[in-house]
Amino acid sequence: MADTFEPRPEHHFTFGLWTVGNPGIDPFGVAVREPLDPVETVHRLADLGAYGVSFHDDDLVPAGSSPTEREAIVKRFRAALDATGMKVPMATTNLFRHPVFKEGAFTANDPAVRRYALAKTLDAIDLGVELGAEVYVMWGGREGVEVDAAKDPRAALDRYAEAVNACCAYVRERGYRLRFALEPKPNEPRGDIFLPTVGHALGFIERLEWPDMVGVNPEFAHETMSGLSFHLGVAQALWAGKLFHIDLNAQRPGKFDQDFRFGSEGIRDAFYLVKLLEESGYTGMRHFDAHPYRTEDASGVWDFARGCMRTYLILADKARRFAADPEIAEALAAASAAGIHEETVPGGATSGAAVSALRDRVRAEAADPAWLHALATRGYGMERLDQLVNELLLGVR
Ligand SMILES: [Mn+2]
Repeated sequence: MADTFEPRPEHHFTFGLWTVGNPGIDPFGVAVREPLDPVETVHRLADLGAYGVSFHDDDLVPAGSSPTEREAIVKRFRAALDATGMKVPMATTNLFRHPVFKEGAFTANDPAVRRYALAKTLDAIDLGVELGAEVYVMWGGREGVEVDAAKDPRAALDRYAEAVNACCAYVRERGYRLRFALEPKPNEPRGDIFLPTVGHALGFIERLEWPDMVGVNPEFAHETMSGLSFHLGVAQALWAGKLFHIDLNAQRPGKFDQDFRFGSEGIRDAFYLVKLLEESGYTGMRHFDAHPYRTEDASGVWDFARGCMRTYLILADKARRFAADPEIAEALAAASAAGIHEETVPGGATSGAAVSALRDRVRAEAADPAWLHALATRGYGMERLDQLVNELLLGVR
C-alpha cells in the first residue's frame, strides 16, 4: 500500500553497520543470524531510502587486517557508496570488545592500555574521514568501574579529558573537518560508567581544551535506562548548541539496554522527541542505533530498518497535525503555553535596576489578596490537552 511515509535520502536516516548487522548474540545465547556483508548492507539500506551508514573501525576493517587488506576493503566499500549515493556521516571506534579494554580504554589504570586506545582511535578517525565522516562519536562503554577502591574518579576524568583533547589536537593538526560527539550511558557493560547522562557530558565538555569541537550524541535507550526524560535531555543539548548527532531506538525504563526498533516502546516519548527535532531546525542525521529482535531471520532485519524510519515519518506527520489542530491550539492557550516565551524581567535580567523595579511592582500587585488568589486558583486545562495528544497519536483525530 502506497502512503506518504516512504523514507527518502533527504530525511537523513542513517544506520550503524552493527545495527542491521547485529547477529543476535546476548549474554545467554549465541548468534542467531549470519554476519552481514557491509556492501550488502549499503545496498539494502539504499533500496529502503536511507541516507547513509556509520561504523566502528572493526565493523568495516576487521581487527588484525594488513594495510593491503584494509585498502581492498575500503575500495570495495567505497564502490558500494558510489553506486548507491549512500554517505558515511559518522564513524566511531570499538574500544569495548577486545579483552585489552576490560578495565577501561581512555580511563584504564594502565597507561599502556590508554595509549593503545588513543592510537586505535586516531587510526579509526583517519578511516572515518577517508570515507567522508564529519562527526566522530565517542561511546566509552568500558570507561567505568565495578570496584570503586581501584579507581580515582577525578584522575580518571583528567585522563578522559586528556584523550578527547588529544583527538581534537590530532584533528586540528591534520586539518580534518570533524567534530566529536560524546555518547552518555549510565551502566552496561560496566557497573557504572563515567559521563552517565547528557547533563554529565555537557558539564565535562566545558572543561575541555577545545569545547567548540565537542558535543553530545544522546541515545534514547541510555537516558531512559537512567529513568530520565530523553526529550528534556535532547532539549538541553539543543539549547547548549551541542546536539551534534543522535541515536534513536526504544527502551523500557528499569531494563537492560534493549536497543529496540525506534517507537516500539515509549511511543509518546518518541513523539515528543520527533516533534522537538523537527521544530528545532536540527539538520543532523536521524541515526538509528538499535537492533532487530533475536527472533528475526534475515528478512526480519529489513522489516526492522524500514519500521524505524516509517515510525519517525509517521510521528513527524503527527507533529505537523499537532501544530495545525485548532482544538489543540485552544488547549495550549488555556495552558498559557506561549507565556514561557515572555521575559520574566522586562528589559532584561542582567540589569540590577530592572530586577529591583520588577520586585517593587510585584510587591504592590501581590499586596492585593485577590491578585494572588486568582493566580493560585486558575486551571491550566492540561487534562484536556493531554487527552487530545493521546487521541492524535491513537489516530482518532
Ligand atoms: Mn548508541
